[in-house]
Amino acid sequence: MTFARLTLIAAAVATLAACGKKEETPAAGTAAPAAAAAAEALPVIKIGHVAPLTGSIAHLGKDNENGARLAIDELNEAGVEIGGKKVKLELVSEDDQADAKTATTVAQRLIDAKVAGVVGHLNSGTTIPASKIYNDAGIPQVSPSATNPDYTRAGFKTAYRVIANDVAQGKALGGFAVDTLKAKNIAVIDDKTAYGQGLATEFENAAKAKGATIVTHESTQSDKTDFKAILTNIKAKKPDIVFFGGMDAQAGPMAQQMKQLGISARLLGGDGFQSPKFIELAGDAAEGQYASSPGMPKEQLPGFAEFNAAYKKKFNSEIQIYAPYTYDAVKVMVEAMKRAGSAEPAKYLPELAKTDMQGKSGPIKFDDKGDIVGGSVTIYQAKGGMWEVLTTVGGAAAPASEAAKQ
Ligand code: ABU
Repeated sequence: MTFARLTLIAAAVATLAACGKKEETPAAGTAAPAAAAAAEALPVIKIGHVAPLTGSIAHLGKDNENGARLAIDELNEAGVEIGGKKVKLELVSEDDQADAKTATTVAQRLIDAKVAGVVGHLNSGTTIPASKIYNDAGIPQVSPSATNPDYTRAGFKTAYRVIANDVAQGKALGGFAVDTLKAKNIAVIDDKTAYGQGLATEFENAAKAKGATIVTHESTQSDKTDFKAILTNIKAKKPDIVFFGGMDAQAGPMAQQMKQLGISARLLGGDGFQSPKFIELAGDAAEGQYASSPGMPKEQLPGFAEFNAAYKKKFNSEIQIYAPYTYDAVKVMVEAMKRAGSAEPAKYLPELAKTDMQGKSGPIKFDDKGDIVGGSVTIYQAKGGMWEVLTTVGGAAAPASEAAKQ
């Protein structure tokens, strides 16, 4: 994209009835500092962000948005040059309410708002339907958190993710349950979402391949918080482990109700509940439960402590799960624009594919399907109100996708 075109887009964008949240501008009549005024005059590159900002996992959506905002603010403060010209990045954040239909509506809204790329969505069940819309419009999409393998199996050349998928995660969790926890009889629950159902299936296949018996597979819905009927049935089957494919807003009450019903089996699950929020919601019942998170232990990665401190200072809150991944997704996108010398999607998309950088969430390199190369998974246990690292398994690229990018 030429500088002239960027300027034209910036002017056009200023006249659009913008959808999504816009960054604050000084009130009329107040004197803007000279630096801010200069920044205002720069051509604007819009980066879309989508996550559920309302509903039961709004805390995770806000965490994602915070990670993206931290990256955008840091980049703007340092100064961004694309194609030899200074630009200003603007985050345009949308709420998809973790709902597939809303996700496609906001995806189109972002395209109409002329975003150069999209970081999101958070959920697999929203990321997958939105990915077709972005692909049809040629808009690069980097999901920080959608782990269902189908996202990249569609073969869309615009679809990337900076997190290992559930082929890797299900395999790691299945191996951990059988080899480390010595579970023979396992109960499985899923939340009927693309993520929860997909991960539960991958886990079940991996555990069965290692000789475990699935004593029951129950399903709930992602808006439910009363699991007593399901858990009463599970208690009668005397499982060694209860696996849950779902998010922290449900896993917390589930752990509590397991304790109330006297189920001594541990709860095990994926990244969807490896959060401080799970520990808060589960209370005493969090103790001893297990959950995984894709990648190496973040606490041990170079630059993570610095990121953590910057996040706490800016937002006065703890990282939930995916903020480092959204931060990295923005950086991956902007670095590709810089290398391409253009924020035009068709021009920087080939550079996105060539990404090779150390992020706050770990090393980032994509395979030819848009999945992250690596696929290691870390398993944590809740102890004394904190998640403690137990073990990291895997590390080879997960065979996530069957179809090559078109
Ligand atoms: N990766 C778990 C949460 C997001 C999702 O894949 O639905």
